[in-house]
This record gives sequence, C-alpha cells and structure tokens, in this order.
Amino acid sequence: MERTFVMIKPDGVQRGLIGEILSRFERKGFKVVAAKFIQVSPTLAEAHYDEHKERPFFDELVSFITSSPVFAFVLEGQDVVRVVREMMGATDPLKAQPGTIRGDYGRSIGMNLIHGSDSLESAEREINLWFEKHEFVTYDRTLESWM
Ligand code: DAT
Ligand code: MG
Repeated sequence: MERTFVMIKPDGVQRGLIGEILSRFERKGFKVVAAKFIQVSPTLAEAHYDEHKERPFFDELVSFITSSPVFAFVLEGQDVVRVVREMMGATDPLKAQPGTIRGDYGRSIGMNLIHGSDSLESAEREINLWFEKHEFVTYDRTLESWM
C-alpha cells in the first residue's frame, strides 16, 4: 500500500491547527501508520529541503522549520501521495483553492502550514529520513472494507 510523509509546520502547530488538519486526512479514510511531535534540528531541516538548497529562500526555510515544533506523520492509502497534495492545495496559499488546507487557512508562501511528499520517490526518501522502522505501528482497521 502507498505511503506518504506529511508534516504540520510550525505555523500550523502555533495556530492550533494540528487537530483540524489531521482530522481532514482521517475523515478522508487515510490510515496513520506513524506520528511524532518534534523540534526539528538544523541537520534534519537541511536534509529534508536538500532539493531547495540553491534557492534564495533556503536559509529562511530552514530557520522557519526549526523555529518551533512540527507534527510529522506517515499516511497510508490508495494514491495517498497525489491525494494529499491535492488536499493541501497550491504552494502559495493565496493561490490555493478554497476547500484545500492552504486555501482555507494559509496566508503566505513562507508559512503555508503543511508539507506533503510530492512523488513516490520523495515519499520514500522523506519517510526514511524522518522515521525509523520501529516507529511504525502495524494494526488493522475493521472499517477498511467500507472505504
Ligand atoms: P511545496 O511545499 O508545495 O512542495 P516547494 O517544494 O516548491 O513547495 O517549496 C518548499 C517550501 O519552500 C514551500 O512549502 C514554501 C517555501 N517556498 C517555496 N517557494 C518559495 C518562495 N518563492 N518564497 C519563499 N518561500 C518559498
Ligand atoms: Mg515540495
């Protein structure tokens, strides 16, 4: 089954939106298979955003993501990578559609509340970067056949 990495960024945590954001994915039917609330180190932040290291906003990005705790989790489900990206909305919250997380709650491109892996390859890389094998929980949901 497909998995993706999701992170509620420091602005989402500070604004009290962990529950709101997580509940959207739960109601959609995606399964939480790992989760943690952590203060990100500069090393982890830099590795996570490695693809952006040449961009002018890289330092700002790293200092933002390490400024306050984040809530990181892994979701499992059919097409979960693509569907989570659609539920997040466009990178710039002012351009994101209403009904998406960024479209409903975001105000600026720097503080856009949420990260979600953008491809299967990114998902695999990010899951391995943020989580260790023993942090995954295996369980069955009796509702599965209804979703
Ligand atoms: P996404 O988070 O939608 O995958 P991305 O990977 O292009 O977007 O960029 C990663 C993060 O970097 C993004 O969530 C917010 C920040 N960012 C992107 N473009 C930016 C810009 N032009 N100015 C400031 N921050 C930016
Ligand atoms: Mg990205």
